[in-house]
Amino acid sequence: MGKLERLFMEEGIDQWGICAFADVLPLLPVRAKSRIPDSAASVIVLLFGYYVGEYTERNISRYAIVDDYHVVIRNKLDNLAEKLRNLYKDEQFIQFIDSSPVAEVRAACLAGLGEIGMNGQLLNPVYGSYCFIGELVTTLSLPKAEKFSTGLCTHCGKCVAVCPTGALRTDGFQKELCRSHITQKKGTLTPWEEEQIQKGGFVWGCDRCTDACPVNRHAHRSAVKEFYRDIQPMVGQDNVGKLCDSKAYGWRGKNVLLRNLDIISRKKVL
Ligand code: B12
Repeated sequence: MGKLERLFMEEGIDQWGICAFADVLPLLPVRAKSRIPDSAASVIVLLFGYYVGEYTERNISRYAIVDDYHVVIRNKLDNLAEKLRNLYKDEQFIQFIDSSPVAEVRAACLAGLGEIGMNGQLLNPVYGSYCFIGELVTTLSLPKAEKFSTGLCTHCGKCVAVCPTGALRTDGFQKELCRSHITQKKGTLTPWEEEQIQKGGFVWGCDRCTDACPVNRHAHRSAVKEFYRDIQPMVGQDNVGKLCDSKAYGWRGKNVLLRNLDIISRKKVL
């Protein structure tokens, strides 16, 4: 067993793969781009399942009912990067998750971890698309994936059919129409956008195109134990402030969630 395999196994990570750094170019124009080492050679991509079971009373997207993955997974990646630096003393390992210059869905596909489903998300044989993607960009030159999974997405079109706004279409994706995106927008929304939040009933995110995917019916539960310690499927005026300290929507600030709660409650009064 290789050094990497042993290390990831010890950390309970079973879905990981490698792609060439050159293949993930161009990078996304984000601030974190400056952290990429000049001689980056490979990208180690790792998946972290987030499916923690069914919660019928839920006004928050699945990925955000658990503790903030930016914190939980970043801690894991920090720890892994440290161990890797000890194993390969002359090499650099730079960790990223989400606010990353790497287009993560594409990188995960190139690393052999699955394929891009029609819903635009990575579809992995173990976690379906209920998984976060993180990566370590390294100067170490590693053999890139040679096997790519295909056939997981059957192009059944259920995700496209269920998308209530037409954001997801067979010929692409329009971010401005995506309900997940709308719940994150700051300031005053247009009447149409408000209507989308009312109809969706979600204070944060949207799971429609993910939940509609038949592959996700067989998704394994998350192996990340930290995701089970404080599952909060319902957010209200009373707990939103406190939850903003520990959940993935916290970065957007309490006011956006309070605005969404207000929009949803106006519907109930009517
Ligand atoms: C900006 C962003 C968003 C925006 C815009 C998303 C978009 N699709 O453009 C908004 C806020 C809408 C969003 C929503 C969600 N997001 Co988001 N998002 C990102 C972020 C930060 C950057 C994505 C980006 O701009 N990439 C740039 C483009 C060029 O790369 P790409 O996304 O790989 O694009 C490829 C696809 O478009 C693909 N493609 C090819 N053919 C087709 C056909 C169709 C129909 C589609 C849709 C795509 C597609 O080719 C492109 C090039 O390779 C990434 C993190 C990251 N650094 O990558 C997370 C990320 C993609 N998001 C994630 C998640 C979980 C979500 C949500 C499920 C959250 C939710 N439940 O509300 C939804 C899903 C909405 C959807 N169907 O895409 C995860 C996806 C995990 C996975 N298993 O795939 C990521 C990777 C974060 C993470 N670290 O885990 N997101």
